Amino acid sequence: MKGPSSAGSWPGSGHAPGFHVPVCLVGAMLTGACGTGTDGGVLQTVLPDPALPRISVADVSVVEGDSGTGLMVFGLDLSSAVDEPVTVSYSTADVSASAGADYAAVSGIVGFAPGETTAQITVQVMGDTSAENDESLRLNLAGPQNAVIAGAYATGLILDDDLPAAAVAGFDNRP
Ligand SMILES: [Ca+2]
Ligand SMILES: [Ca+2]
Repeated sequence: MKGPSSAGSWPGSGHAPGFHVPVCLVGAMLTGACGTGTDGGVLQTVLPDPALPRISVADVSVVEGDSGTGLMVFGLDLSSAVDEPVTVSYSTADVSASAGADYAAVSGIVGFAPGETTAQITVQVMGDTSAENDESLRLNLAGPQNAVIAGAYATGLILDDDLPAAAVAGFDNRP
């Protein structure tokens, strides 16, 4: 069976069986619109509303410190202010940092008050004097209300500030 080279070139009347649905999917993804017909109507309902504001969160880095806890503050931005309250769920996840040892895990729901376009999520970072690599965690976003998520996560980097013992010894032994 010879396949059509485009949606409009199928020689018969109407669409080839099984052909118009993929075209509709691709078209919907690229343009936000979909062809007429039952399939198109169903597919359109799962697309994000382009009128909704977008939530974005930026990567952040903090110096670890040697004792107590420091604060890693993630800044969230809403692309435009809206009249409805906007909320989004968040949770931290280990990458190379370990919850409980390097930072305190957090999860919950953060809100933008009507008219506001910024919000913050704070993670406590635990200081130590161990020489180690920089370590990172993720802040994941999910389940937005009255908005869509522009980026599903941000990376938080904990910058180690402890000299390895070998480096100190090496310094002393230099000619
Ligand atoms: Ca330290
Ligand atoms: Ca350290």
